[in-house]
Amino acid sequence: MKFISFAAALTVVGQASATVRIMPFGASIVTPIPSTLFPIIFPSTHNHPTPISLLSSFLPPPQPPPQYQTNTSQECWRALLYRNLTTTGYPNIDFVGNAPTKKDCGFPFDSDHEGRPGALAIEYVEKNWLPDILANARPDVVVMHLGTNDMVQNKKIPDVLAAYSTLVDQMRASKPNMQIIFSQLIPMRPDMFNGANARITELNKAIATWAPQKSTQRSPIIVVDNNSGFNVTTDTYDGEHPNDSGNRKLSAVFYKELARIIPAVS
Ligand SMILES: *[C@@H]1O[C@H](CO)[C@@H](O)[C@H](O)[C@H]1NC(C)=O
Ligand SMILES: *[C@@H]1O[C@H](CO)[C@@H](O)[C@H](O)[C@H]1NC(C)=O
Ligand SMILES: *[C@@H]1O[C@H](CO)[C@@H](O)[C@H](O)[C@H]1NC(C)=O
Ligand SMILES: *[C@@H]1O[C@H](CO)[C@@H](O)[C@H](O)[C@H]1NC(C)=O
Ligand SMILES: CC(=O)N[C@H]1CO[C@H](CO)[C@@H](O)[C@@H]1O
Repeated sequence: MKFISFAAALTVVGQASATVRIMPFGASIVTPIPSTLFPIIFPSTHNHPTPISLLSSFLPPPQPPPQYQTNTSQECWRALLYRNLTTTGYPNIDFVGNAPTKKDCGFPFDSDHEGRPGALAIEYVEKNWLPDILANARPDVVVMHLGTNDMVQNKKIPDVLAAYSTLVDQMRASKPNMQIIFSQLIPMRPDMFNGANARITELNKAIATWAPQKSTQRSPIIVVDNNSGFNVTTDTYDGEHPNDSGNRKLSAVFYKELARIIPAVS
C-alpha cells in the first residue's frame, strides 16, 4: 500500500511539474533590435514604412538563423523573468516563439520569444502571422506587450482593439484555454514620434475596457499595468526601450501573474 501511495505521490509530482509553455509576444520591447542587422533588416525608428514591409517579407517561417544581441544592458526583462521563475519554484517552464533574434543577457536563460521589432498589432492580423506562429510554438500562456508601433504610426484605437480581438481569437483557436497576460503599454518620452505617448495613454485606457469584455473564464485576459510607475527618463535607455531598471519593473509585474498561473496550468 505504501508503495502504491508512493507511486500516486510520484504521479502527482509528475503532473505538478508538467512543462508550461510561455510565449513572450510583441515588438521591440519584447526583443531588441540586433545591432548587427540594424537598420538593414529590422526597422528601428518606426516611421520608416519601407523597412517594415521589408521586415514583413522575412516573416513568418522560414526564419533566418538566430542573431545574437549581446548588449546585456538592453531589454533583458525576459532573462530576469526566466531566472526569477526558475529559481523560485517554477522550473517547469519553457519560453517559446519563433522569432529569430536571441538575446545574451550575461547569464543563461531561454531566449525563445515572438517579438518582432517594428511590428504592429494591426500588421500581425493583416499578414495573418499568428496562426502559423502558434502552431509551431504551441504556448499555454501568452505574455503580450504589443501596440506601441500602432500608436507610433497613428493607427485608430478601435482598429487596434479589433486587431487585439482577432489575435485573441487566434490564440483560442490554437488552445481554447489560452491564458493571456496582456500588458498595458509602457510609456514613451512625450516628444517622440509626434506625441505618440498621449495615444499610448488612450490605448491603455481602451485596453482596460476592452479586455474584461473579451476575457472568458476559460481563457482569461489578465491586464497588467506596466505603465504606472514606469519612468521614461530612468527606466529606458532611449526614451522608449527599457534599461536595467525598466527590465526589473517589467519582470516583477509579469512574475506576479505567472507565479499564479503556472501552477494552475501545469
Ligand atoms: C549597450 O546599450 C547601452 C544603451 O543603449 C549603450 O549605452 C551601451 O553603450 C551599449 N553597450 C555596448 C557594449 O554596445
Ligand atoms: C522620472 O525621473 C526623473 C529623474 O529622476 C524625475 O525628474 C521625474 O520627475 C520622474 N518622472 C515621473 C513621472 O516620475
Ligand atoms: C538605466 O538603468 C540603469 C540601471 O538601473 C541606471 O543606472 C541608468 O541610470 C538608467 N538610465 C539610463 C538612461 O540608462
Ligand atoms: C523576483 O521574484 C520575487 C518573488 O520571489 C519578486 O518579489 C521580485 O520582484 C522578482 N524580481 C524580478 C526582477 O522579477
Ligand atoms: C513599473 C510598475 O511596476 N508599475 C506598476 C505596475 O502595476 C501596479 C499596479 O497594479 C503599480 O502599482 C506599479 O507601480
